Amino acid sequence: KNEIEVVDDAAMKRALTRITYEIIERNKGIEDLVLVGIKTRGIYLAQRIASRLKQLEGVAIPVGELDISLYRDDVHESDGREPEVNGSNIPVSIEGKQVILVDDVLFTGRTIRAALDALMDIARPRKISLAVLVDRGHRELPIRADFVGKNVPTSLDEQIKVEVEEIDEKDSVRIQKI
Ligand code: 3GP
Ligand code: 5GP
Ligand code: MG
Repeated sequence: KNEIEVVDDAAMKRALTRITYEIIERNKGIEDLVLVGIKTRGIYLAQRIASRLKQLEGVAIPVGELDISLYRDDVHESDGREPEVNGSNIPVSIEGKQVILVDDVLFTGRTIRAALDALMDIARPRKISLAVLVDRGHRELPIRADFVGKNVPTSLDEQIKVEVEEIDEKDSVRIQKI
C-alpha cells in the first residue's frame, strides 16, 4: 500500500507542545479551561495537552470525553445520516467555562458540529474552541480549527492514518492512498 509518513514521533510531540503553548497564550488564564477529547484518539491527545499544561503552568485541567459515531465514510454521497453523539463523560460543569474540543482529524466538520450540539445541550460554555492534530481539508460546514498540529492537504481518495502510543504503540500520522 502506498503510504507516506507526514508526522513522526518527535514531530507529534512537538506539535502537541506547540498547541499547548498557543492555548496558554490565547486563553489568558487557563484556570477556567476544560478539555474535551472526541472518541478514541482525540481523548489521548486531550490528555497529553492536559499533562503539558500541568507541567508548564502547574494547573490540573479537567479532561472530558465525547463519543461520536454513526459516521459514514461515504458521507459525501449523503443519504441524510449524520454523526451522532453516543455518550459523554465530562467530569466537571462546563457552564461558563472555556471548552477546547480536541480531535485527531478534522475533515468535513460534521463530527465537530455534532460535538457542539452535544456540549450546548449540557450547558452554556463561555467559549468553545477546537484543537486538531491534522486538518485534512474538504470542509462541508463553516467550521475551522483554532489550533492545528499540521495541515495535510489530501485528495478524497486518500486517508489519514493516525497512531498514538497509548493504543497503537507509536506516534505517527501517515497518508494512505486507497
Ligand atoms: P478515532 O476514533 O481514533 O478517531 O472512525 C474510527 C477510526 O477510524 C477513527 O479513529 C479514525 O482514526 C479512523 N478513520 C480513518 N479514516 C477515517 C474516515 O475517513 N472516517 C472516519 N470516521 N474514521 C476514519
Ligand atoms: P469529519 O466529521 O470532520 O468529516 O471527520 C472527523 C472525524 O472523522 C474525526 O474524528 C476522525 O476520527 C474521522 N476521520 C475523518 N477522516 C479521517 C481520516 O482521513 N483519517 C482519520 N484517522 N480519521 C478520519
Ligand atoms: Mg477522531
